[in-house]
Amino acid sequence: MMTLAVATVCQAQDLTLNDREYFERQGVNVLVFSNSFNGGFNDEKNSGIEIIHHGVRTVQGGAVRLNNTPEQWDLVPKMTDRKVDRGNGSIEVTMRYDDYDFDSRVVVTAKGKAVEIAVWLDKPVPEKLAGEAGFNIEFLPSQYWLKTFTMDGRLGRLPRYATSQTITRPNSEKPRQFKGFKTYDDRGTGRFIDPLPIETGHRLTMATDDPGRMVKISSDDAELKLFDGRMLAQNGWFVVRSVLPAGKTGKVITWTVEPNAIPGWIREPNIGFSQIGYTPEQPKVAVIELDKNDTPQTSASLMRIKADGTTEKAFEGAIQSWGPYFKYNYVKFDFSAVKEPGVYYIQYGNTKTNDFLIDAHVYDKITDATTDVWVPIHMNHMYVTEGYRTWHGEPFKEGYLQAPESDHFDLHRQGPTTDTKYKPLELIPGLNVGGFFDAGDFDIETGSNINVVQNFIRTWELFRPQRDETFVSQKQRYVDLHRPDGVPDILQFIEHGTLNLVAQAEQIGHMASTLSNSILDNYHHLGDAASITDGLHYDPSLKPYEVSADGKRSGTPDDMWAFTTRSPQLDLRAATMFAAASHALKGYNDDLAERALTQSKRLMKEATEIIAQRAAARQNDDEYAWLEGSEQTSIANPMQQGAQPDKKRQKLLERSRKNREQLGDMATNLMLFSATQEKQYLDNFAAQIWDALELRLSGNMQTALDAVPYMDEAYKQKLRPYVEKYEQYIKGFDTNNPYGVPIGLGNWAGVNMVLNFGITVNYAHIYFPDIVGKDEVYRVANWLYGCHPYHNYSFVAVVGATRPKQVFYGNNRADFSFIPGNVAPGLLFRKPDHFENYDDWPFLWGQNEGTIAGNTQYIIFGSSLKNIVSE
Ligand SMILES: [Ca+2]
Ligand SMILES: [Ca+2]
Ligand SMILES: [Ca+2]
Repeated sequence: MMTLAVATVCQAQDLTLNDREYFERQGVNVLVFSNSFNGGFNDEKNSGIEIIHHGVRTVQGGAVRLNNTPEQWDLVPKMTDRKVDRGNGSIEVTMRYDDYDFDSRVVVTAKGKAVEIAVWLDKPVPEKLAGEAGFNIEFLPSQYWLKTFTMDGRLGRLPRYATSQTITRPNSEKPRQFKGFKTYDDRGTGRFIDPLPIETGHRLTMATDDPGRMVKISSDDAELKLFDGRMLAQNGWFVVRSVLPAGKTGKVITWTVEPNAIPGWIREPNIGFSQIGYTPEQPKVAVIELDKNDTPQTSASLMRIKADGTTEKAFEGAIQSWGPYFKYNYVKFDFSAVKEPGVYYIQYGNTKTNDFLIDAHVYDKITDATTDVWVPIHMNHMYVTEGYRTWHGEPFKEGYLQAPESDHFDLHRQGPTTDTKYKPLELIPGLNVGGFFDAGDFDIETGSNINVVQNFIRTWELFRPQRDETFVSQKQRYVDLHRPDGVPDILQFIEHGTLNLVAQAEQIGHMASTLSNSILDNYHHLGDAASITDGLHYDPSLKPYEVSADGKRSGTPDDMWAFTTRSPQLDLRAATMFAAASHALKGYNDDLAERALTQSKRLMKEATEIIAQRAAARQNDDEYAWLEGSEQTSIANPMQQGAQPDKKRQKLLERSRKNREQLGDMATNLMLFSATQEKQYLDNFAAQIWDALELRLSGNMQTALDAVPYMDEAYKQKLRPYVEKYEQYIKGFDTNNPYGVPIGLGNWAGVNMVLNFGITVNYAHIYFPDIVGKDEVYRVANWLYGCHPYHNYSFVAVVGATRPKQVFYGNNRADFSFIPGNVAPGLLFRKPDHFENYDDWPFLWGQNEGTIAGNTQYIIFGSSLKNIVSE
């Protein structure tokens, strides 16, 4: 290791192409389409040519683009080829715009401390794109604003807020946007906004006043233009671009890009620890992330801040090596021996952490911000207020229209039939009640809302939290934070979620996939949810922006749509949730409990029949898996499931599918038993659970544990060996990565997977404490509250943390703020070896958004953890 490190330092003067296929010198990584534009949400600001500059990914988006400052739904190129030429030290990427039959190539070659970026065309730019297509590269505003730049020697300073100049141009000149959607409402002018450059020239230096961020760009053959992308969209970046010359082929543009490197730069150690602190008896291990050129210390200290303000050394311990994980090296510092309550910080070499507590009560308030603030703010169809502040008025008063056949910008589709009695664009009555905003957007994702209600119920059934800090009046459609009303808040949240979902089942006949925006230009809304639509029924006989004489209808097509293509899998999930909701609501809202039970039985029966009918063309069970964040997740499973011989496994698979078709989903059966006490449901569950555990132990353990309260001692005994295996699975993460939890590598960071893991570990400990020890329940807490890669801030805006994250992708993200109690997805993995969580730039949802399903998952995780700790 050491020899290797020294060798790297000596060669670090020039950029070279490394084994992981990017250009590297100490302090600078230049990635060329290690991450390509994937088209899922179009421009995710995560792709193309990227620069990781002294540890921070400050530049991305390097590619041929069709706009001065591309927005999220502007077209992105498809990478059709990528060639790495080690001999020449170059990477060549071919990209294509299908919409315009337009191909181009970009060749990036290391030239000393710089890279040359050349754009090649085999055919001239298509006529329609002449003057529009250009080579762009984008700079992260939060790392560049307030810094100085020069263009051909002229001085400037990059602005904190976007206030450059724009023009408008006819819509006919605007390159097509994603699937033909429009990000803007031109208010009937027929014109779109186009930003003008801040500066133009041939030699640009960004951040002349900051060696860590300085980048020089020069071009002899093309004019460089500097734009501010925030003029069109708050999540825009600073853009440097050169328009491709019309009518030319061959090498049409050449840039030289030189990111400055601070000589001998070594990244500051990232000391991961829990920002809310530790209880005296729990294990306490800091994970320290080190630059590969750093030499580990031999020991670290835990310092105590005494009541009189002076400090003393409480403990000194040896540093233990863990080893390399992706691009960094990891060591650990175990200070579990310290049990005296107090205020502490870690001293490792010259690095000192902020302080944290060791105290028996550190976990007492971990769910309060989420239940008291985040969740009620996300209650849809209500006016929500807190003290002097109104979070939002009552949204979507005009209700929801039947979606016509359509594609959608948020991953939904309405098929060729509506699967309902409604005609396209007809009002479906009664849907504007209850439900929770999905996330940083304002739609009702049915799958997520089902999870939400289930998470609340699970919390309620097991822990009965009586906390009452929220006033909820369904009659007044009014929510007031920090105003008790005599009803436990969790019951009111269960009721609020159930109200919308029951309305869907009753009005539509089955579950909608989503209740969402019909037009893109109100989907990216940032502001009061009540102002997304005009609250008036859309009337196509009126002109756009015109309001009827009675003031009830308008010609603005802003009404939300219900996407109603039937999914029996979703109906089954709803059936499970309705059964559980009916049980939880009995005695509080008997009428709603009854309605939920009716829908549960009906949906389970119908959906099971439909699934059997569709068996030939069986849909993938993972249809909604992306909501759980698991779809793109690839983790190395430490226990290699599915080790059975294929034949045995195949047989098990067939039997469990057949059972599921005949008996219905096992989790639904379990919930129906809990709601009705009818024994056949329990038998249906018992007939399926063991096969399920054989097939996928980690995925089905939670359901098996959920059944413990309803089953006898024999069930528990039979479950023991599976829990023992699960304990091995938990322990396997100690060698899988330095942090001991499942780490996701998808486009959506893995918090949902981590929370699922944490909840299952907690339940396994509750029912089988002799197998899964108490020490295991802190793994996920440590990760969430700061012991993770990149930085050590708490991913949860939680009460008690010294340093929670400061920005999240909430619906107030344009203010670089957060909503208390939010849980960030966490670390976004950028291929081939970079984990990232920006804390000065909220706009990348894959790392900073909080979802209603994830945050309620957090409530059940936190409630179970509190319960275990306080035993
Ligand atoms: Ca959504
Ligand atoms: Ca209440
Ligand atoms: Ca409307």
